[in-house]
Amino acid sequence: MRNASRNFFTAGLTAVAMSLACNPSIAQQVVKIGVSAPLTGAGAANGKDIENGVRLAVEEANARHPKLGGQEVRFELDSVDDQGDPRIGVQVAQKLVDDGVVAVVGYYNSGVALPASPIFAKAGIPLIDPAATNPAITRQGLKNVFRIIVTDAQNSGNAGKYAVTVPKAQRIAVMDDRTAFGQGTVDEFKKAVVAAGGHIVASEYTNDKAVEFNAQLTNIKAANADLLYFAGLDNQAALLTKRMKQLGMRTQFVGSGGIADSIFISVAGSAAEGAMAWEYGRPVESLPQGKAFAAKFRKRFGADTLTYAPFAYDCAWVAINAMKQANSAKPEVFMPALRTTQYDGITGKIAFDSYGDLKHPTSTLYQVKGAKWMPVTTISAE
Ligand code: ABU
Repeated sequence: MRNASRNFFTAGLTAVAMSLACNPSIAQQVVKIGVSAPLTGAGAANGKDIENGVRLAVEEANARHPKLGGQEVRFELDSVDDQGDPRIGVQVAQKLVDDGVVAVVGYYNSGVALPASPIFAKAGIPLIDPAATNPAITRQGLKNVFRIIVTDAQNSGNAGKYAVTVPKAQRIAVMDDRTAFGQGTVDEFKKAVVAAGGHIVASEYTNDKAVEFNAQLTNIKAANADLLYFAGLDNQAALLTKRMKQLGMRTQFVGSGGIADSIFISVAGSAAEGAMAWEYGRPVESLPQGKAFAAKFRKRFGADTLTYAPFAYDCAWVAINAMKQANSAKPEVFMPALRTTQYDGITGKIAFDSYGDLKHPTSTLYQVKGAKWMPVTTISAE
């Protein structure tokens, strides 16, 4: 906490000095909001989506000429590229602390969030997670970690129960990418399948760089699986679906979160048709502010969001609102307001439980119909 105060104070002085240099008539304090996401490498498109979600929120907040403690402030995005790599993630987390950020929006990869989050805890800086879904991220006993997206336990718990009870899949196969996300997700899915009285007939795995899946798919085909639950990321899920089609498999593909996006559709091509995925929250366009958000995102960045920009946008607003409520940009002052957040975001109602996870986690099942992801059903713990 001492470090955090010092960093904030130092950054504040630097920022005020810089603002005065640009416009001596206004002593405007810069308040830095950090973002950590992969901006290069395989996860770059999703990382950029997260960064742009925060950027949009920061720009909107600044357009309102915010004041904290009676002084005009300007929010500034401080974005780092964690490359989806735990080692780099830890290094750039320390850079954000040294830069004097007062809150951080991150991560895309659970495997990066897990080792990096204690760095912000030590510095007393809140971390608000828009995308990384491994349940352990909020179960480390850290008081600074918040997440506004349903966890793998919740999402894949819903997926497992649904597979057994609704389409009544009899022979279920699983496959994961052995990341902190993939492996944990499949474990949660299997628990839910077994609890619902279902049967796992094949458990396969790959790695997150693989582009070839013949051995695993041969085993799944031999097991005569009627449903395959895959926990990995969008591009790899699309390659897997393509290969399933080439092998003439009739097994229903069901992905875990982060797959129902335009990357999957464009990479899988015609093999995408009929694929399913369990995703995070409600369909954004069905929510009151969803259509307006999609339009302003498109106008600002010239592209549609993939999956995470709405969550990242909400993360940034949750942090900014906590500062407004506490009338301070000091993390130790606004953290209690963050903890008691009650916010109607783009992604739905945001309030945190004692772990910092959503009080009302929601999942939606989608299916590709006519080359578009269409919602099938939504499950919410209201
Ligand atoms: N939740 C999907 C993004 C991947 C991860 O959590 O590692």
